[in-house]
Formats: sequence, structure tokens, C-alpha cells
Amino acid sequence: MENNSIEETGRNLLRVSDAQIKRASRTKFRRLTTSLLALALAAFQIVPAFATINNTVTASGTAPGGIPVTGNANATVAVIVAAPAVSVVKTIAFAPAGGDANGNGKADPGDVLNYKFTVTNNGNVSLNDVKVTDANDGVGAAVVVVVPTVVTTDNGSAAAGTLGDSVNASTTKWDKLGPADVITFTGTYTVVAGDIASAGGGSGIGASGGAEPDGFLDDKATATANYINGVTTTPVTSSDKKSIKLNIAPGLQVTKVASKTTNAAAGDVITYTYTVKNTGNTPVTNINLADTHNGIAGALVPAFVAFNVGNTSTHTGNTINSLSPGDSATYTATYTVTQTDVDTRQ
Ligand SMILES: [Ca+2]
Ligand SMILES: [Ca+2]
Ligand SMILES: [Ca+2]
Repeated sequence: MENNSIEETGRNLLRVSDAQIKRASRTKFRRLTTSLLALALAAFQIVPAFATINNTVTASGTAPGGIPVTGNANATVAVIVAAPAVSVVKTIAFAPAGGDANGNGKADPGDVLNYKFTVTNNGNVSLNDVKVTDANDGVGAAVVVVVPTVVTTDNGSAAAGTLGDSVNASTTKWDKLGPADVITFTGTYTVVAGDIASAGGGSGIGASGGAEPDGFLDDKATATANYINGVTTTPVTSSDKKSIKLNIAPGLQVTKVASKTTNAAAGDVITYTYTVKNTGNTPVTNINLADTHNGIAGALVPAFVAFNVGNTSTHTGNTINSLSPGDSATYTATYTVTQTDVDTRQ
């Protein structure tokens, strides 16, 4: 009996073991397929696992007899879809107290321009590493963009963001900018003579909309920032173009003096001295003098003599290749008075 019972038990155990083995195999297979499915889902998951606010509540108590009882409940709240965005608006103004030295409202050499770059986080997530770069078609010193030390507007409304969420400890960028918050970068540009000489052309920025050179100092500001969600980094950017008119005022003056103006007699040699001067603020090129003498064009040919001391202009023969602002050159021509002049010009 005892042996039979043991044998029966052993058979039962064996039967159970067979069944368990089958179930175990099925379970392992199910677990394996479940794991593979989970991995596949994770790989193609669009919404990060932390894109929800998870909450679990537990109720606990004691039943008669001191038996502890608990109940749990979970609540999951999906957060709004991230929409990172940044914008920059640039303004140009003459620096106060002498920025527009001659008060003409145009950019002259020596005038100082203040640039202001207003950067706004107009998305719904915080932005990191906010930077502004500035490019213009001037030939003066490059603009150094100054990072602000405080926020211009710390929007703390429920819809827009939180007070105090915009922080920075860097001089090259703004570390973190909250939604709807505003910061203002600044920069300065000093107009140089080369800007007038180049007529505001060269870089192809063309912010004024005209073909270069367009007579404008054109400028393009670009703001960049990153939205970092802990898994990926999404860059955002914005740019703004502005222009200011350059004071390009060309001017050319020529004077002529005769060595003798009275009692000209036959055989007298009269020397004419011509002075041509650039009275504007931009170089004038390819200058030639044409003299009409006694009504005959080209009867006298003024010959180039010299530029004034200190000039930077150049010439080839009687043609001035380029006459710099303020520079002047001297020409001369001679004429011998004839008997016919004396006879007919009484
Ligand atoms: Ca001016
Ligand atoms: Ca804020
Ligand atoms: Ca330009």
C-alpha cells in the first residue's frame, strides 16, 4: 500500500511535471514575444515615456482581526505636445549723445549705431543655449553681441510660464529661457569711411531689398536655441534683417586761374592752373578735364601736375583713377596769345 501510494504519487508528480514543462514552455514563449513586442514598440515610440504625468494613490486600512487591506489607483495625464519656437527682432538706432554727429539721420563715418536684438521664446517649452549672431555688409569692426544679465520680461502667467524660470550664468549665450519670456541682446557698430566708399555693398545681405551696392548698411541678426527634452535636442532659429541709409554724398569742384588776366599781348604765354577737388564723402573715379578754349573744345589739354600732399588718390597720365574725399589735384595748360586774338577780340 505504501509502495503503491509512493508510486502513485511519483506518477502524479511526473504528470504534473510534464504539464508544467509544457506550460512553462508556453509561458517562456509568451514572455519572449511580449518582450520583443515591447522592444519594437519602444523603438518606434513617438511620444517619450516621460511625456505623461503619472500619479498613484494608495488607500490602506485594517480589517477586523488586524488584517491590513490596501487599494491602489493610477492616473496618467498627458502633457501638451512640445512646440519649441524662438523669434528675434532687431532694431537700429543712433547711440544717444552724439551717435549721429551731424544730425542728418543718415550714417556717416564716425556715427555710432546701437543694435538691439529682442529674443522671445514663443513656444510652449523652455529653450536652452539661446544665442544671437549678427552680420552686416559694413567694412568696420565686427559687432560684438552682448548677452544680457537679466530678463527683459519674465512672463509668469499660468498660460505662458513661470516666474524665475529664465536663468543664465554665461557671457556667450543665455542658458535657459522660459516660455513667453523675453531677453534683449545688444551690440554696437561704428560707421567707417569704407562703408561710404563701398556704398554699402559687398556681402550680399541685401536687407534693404536693392541690388548691392545699394547705399544702405544692411544687417541680418540670427537667433538660435535648443529644446532639450532629455532624449533629443531640437534646434530652433529665427532671423531679422534691418537697414540704415548711408550718407553717400559725392561732390566734385574745379577751379581755373589764368596767370595773366589783363593786357594780353601777342606772344604772351598764359598759364592756366586748374584745381580739381573731391568735395564729397565718397571717392570719385575716372576724372578727366575737358577745356574749351575760345569756343574750341579740346584746343587746350590740361596736363596733370600733382596731387596735394598727403593725398591717397591715383592717376594715370591726365586721368585721375580715383580721387579720395578731400583730395585735390592740380593741372596746367599754356596758351600763347596770337595777333589774331589782339586784332579780333577788342
Ligand atoms: Ca549722420
Ligand atoms: Ca518666465
Ligand atoms: Ca547694402
